[in-house]
Amino acid sequence: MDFSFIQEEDADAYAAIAGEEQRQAEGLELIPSENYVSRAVKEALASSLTNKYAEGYPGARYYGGQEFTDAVETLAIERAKKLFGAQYANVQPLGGANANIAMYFALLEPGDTVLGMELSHGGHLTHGHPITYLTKIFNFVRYGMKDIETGEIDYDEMRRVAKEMKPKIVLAGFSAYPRELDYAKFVEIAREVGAVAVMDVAHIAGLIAGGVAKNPFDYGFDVLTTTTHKTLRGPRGGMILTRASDALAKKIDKSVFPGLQGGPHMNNVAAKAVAFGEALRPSFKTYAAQVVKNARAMAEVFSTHGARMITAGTSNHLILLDTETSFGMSGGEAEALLDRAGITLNKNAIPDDTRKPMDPSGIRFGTPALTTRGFTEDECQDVATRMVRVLTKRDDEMVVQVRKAVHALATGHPIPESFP
Ligand code: DSN
Repeated sequence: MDFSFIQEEDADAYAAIAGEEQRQAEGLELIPSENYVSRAVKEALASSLTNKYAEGYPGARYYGGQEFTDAVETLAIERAKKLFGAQYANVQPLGGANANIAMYFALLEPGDTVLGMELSHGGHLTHGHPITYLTKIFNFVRYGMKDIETGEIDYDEMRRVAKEMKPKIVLAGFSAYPRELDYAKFVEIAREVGAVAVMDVAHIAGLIAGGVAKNPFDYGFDVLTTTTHKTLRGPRGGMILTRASDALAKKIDKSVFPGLQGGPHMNNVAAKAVAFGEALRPSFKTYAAQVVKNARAMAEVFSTHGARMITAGTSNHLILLDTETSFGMSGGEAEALLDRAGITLNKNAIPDDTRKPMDPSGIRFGTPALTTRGFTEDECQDVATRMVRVLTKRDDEMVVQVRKAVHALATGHPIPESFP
């Protein structure tokens, strides 16, 4: 991108932007919820649509001058529906948390119960962590894994809790779980207690759209919430989709606007339309398949070195590694050490973690961004091997050595501006 105007007009802001551009270009991004968008997506974000107020929805807005906002939002909606086999899509949520909050307010009354995944077993803050304000309004109860080594969810316990607590929503989805869920079981339990089956697919939206992960709609899920910037490789934002119901869709529309949000960020909606268009191309299927192959290849390396991965590996794009058991260091120490070597990932709680969230016992990393840069299995294994070296040796000499190799790998795989 050309930043010459910012450079000329605001040296301080430019310094931060240029620094981040360089950091991304010269380092390796392994945070599994991050990715690189195309230049076309960036151009949409930088467009004049950012100047426009467009409260409401296509054809029914509260301000004039909506010819082009209507066109671009309709494009985003239709493409989103096609990608996920949905009958309805709301593309206005500003992020994944906003999408989940709007979904709760559409489907629940204050005091109603939601059955969601325990945070330390892979769930998400917005799935009912006590630290969120959501828990002041709704009642959240949890399920978790029965077996941390296989990742199997305790479906019997889940059914028992559902029957006892009568949730209005049975919520699937995760931000740190490396396996596929048994969607049919979720839907079965939801139907048994008269709940709506919702899945937060934020992490795996791109894998679903790319056909390498199962689509929860095919198993009877009613609603999907998601972000658009992770494996789906779009701009930062959120979205809500429904499989069928018109009534449900109307409630969700009302909940997003005017219930929760004000004017949609139309530059962002346009960028979503562009990204969804990219994800509809056949090459996105190849990308999604490679993301999964690359993650498996990395897991093989850690397995060979006897490291403890939660669920003993991965079936999707991410790996959750117990650094305490594997390398005798906290997740925070591992994150900092690898950061110095030019490898960015995040410290993360492991199931039933006894350490504090700011310095938990594990790290979480994945392959969406590396795969966008064209990394294949061999290169991902090379990265994993270097990670093991840094975490094992943990000295300055090794950090410097790996940093050099990382720089060469990164500059040898420039961040692409477009996708085939
Ligand atoms: N912050 C996101 C992630 O990294 O998974 C989830 O909200």
